[in-house]
Amino acid sequence: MRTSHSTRSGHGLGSIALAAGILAAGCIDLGGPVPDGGFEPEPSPDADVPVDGPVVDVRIIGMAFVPKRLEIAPGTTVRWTNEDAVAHTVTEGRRSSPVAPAWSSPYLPGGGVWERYFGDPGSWDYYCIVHSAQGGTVEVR
Ligand SMILES: [Cu+2]
Repeated sequence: MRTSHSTRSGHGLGSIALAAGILAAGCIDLGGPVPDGGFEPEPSPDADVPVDGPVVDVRIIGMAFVPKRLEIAPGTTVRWTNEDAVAHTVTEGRRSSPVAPAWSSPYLPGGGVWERYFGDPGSWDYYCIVHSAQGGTVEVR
């Protein structure tokens, strides 16, 4: 005598709900116009960058500059690398008081790298024109 097995195929909704959750949580970069009437960043002319000299890295990851605050000696080049999938900028100033920046990177796509040489002591705030909460500081002393 054979026993019949009833098979129940599981077309659960779990996987669909999971996918929707990922989409909702993700940051969608529409690549649209700059918000808040911002400017279009243009690469600023670099200062004379010495061939030799220290280079310090700042990572752009998770919509943040890491480290957020960087202290360097005069004559140091800072190299920002975008490890996110969305574009960011490295733009002098503060988003809360937008004026023409002293310097700015272009839009850096994922994997993009931008460097700036800091020859003189000073304190520079910078931000990303795309993401309101993304800012950092370079202290040259
Ligand atoms: Cu950004």
